[in-house]
Amino acid sequence: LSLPSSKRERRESEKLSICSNSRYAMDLSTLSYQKFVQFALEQTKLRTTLTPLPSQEKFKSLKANDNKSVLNVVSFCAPKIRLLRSLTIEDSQSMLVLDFAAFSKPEYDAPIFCANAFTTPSRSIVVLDLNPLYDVTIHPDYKEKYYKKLMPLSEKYSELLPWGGKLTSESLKFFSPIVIWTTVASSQLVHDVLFSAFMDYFKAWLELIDEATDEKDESLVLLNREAQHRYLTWRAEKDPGYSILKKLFGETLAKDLVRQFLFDGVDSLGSKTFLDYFPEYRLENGTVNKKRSMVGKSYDTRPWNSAGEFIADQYE
Ligand code: BLA
Repeated sequence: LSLPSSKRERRESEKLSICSNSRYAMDLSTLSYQKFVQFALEQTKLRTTLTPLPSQEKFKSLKANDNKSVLNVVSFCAPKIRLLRSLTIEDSQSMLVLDFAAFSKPEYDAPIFCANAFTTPSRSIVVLDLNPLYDVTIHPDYKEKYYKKLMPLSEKYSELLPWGGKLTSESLKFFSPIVIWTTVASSQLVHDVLFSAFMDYFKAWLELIDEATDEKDESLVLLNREAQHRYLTWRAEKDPGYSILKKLFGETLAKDLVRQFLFDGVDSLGSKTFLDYFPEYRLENGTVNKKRSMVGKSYDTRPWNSAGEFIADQYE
């Protein structure tokens, strides 16, 4: 109650737009994430040869329990790409979901392309990033190598896709200084801007992959593989979309979708467990704490400046 009035007002307006207040709701039937996926596949095919993966066949006829959400899945590999996969869920009455990611083979230390969007008639929650394989706050060389020249990208979208406010603190280690993290009122404009950002970020990722040369030092390949495995392990356990997948497909199929499709590699790229990587989540009985965050939410504002320097305290 002692919040400064600007903060209090923002909180109130956030509550308004999160509730399905019809004054703020838009008709989702004019929006789709299919064109995002089409664009990415076309652009990739201009540069390399995509080969369909078995996981695409396995999940393509999966149907949602509600008989109205339409699911689309594709997954491919390519000479430098271990996994490029996309899942969309569309129900124009209630939500549109995009979960698109692409991972290089472990011979390359290239970032992971990550585009996640959850759109309801009132609000869109978005993460768009080239997720770093190595935490950029402790690996300045990695930051220099991949993000220095991409910093103008985050400036370009910072006004129309502003920082989305506090988030799971642990997630930030998987984000880069160019991350677009936003929660905004849904609109055609936001959707169009997001498409533009998606195109820019995906083309930047393809460029990095094109330029990447394969690592010959087997010990470094091993490190890349483990970094990817750690990322997959984090997301397979803590992804915020899981509860929706569980509602739509039931627990068993949702788990299969997460481990064998979305984060394929979690059971094959390494043998460490979630608790090996993130021991702070261990409960006394040895199981994984279901909480998403042990630290809590932080980072009210963008923690990087336009030069990509980390400007927040480790946990605000
Ligand atoms: C919310 N999704 C969020 C949030 C983040 C992300 C940061 C805010 C809540 C939080 O801080 O945890 C996304 N988090 C990510 C991503 C990474 C990460 C991409 O650590 C990568 C490292 N979102 C989806 C999909 C669905 C979805 C596929 O990507 C649904 C099927 C839903 N995301 C979703 C919902 C919320 C959310 C419903 C709000 C509810 C909540 O916070 O739990």
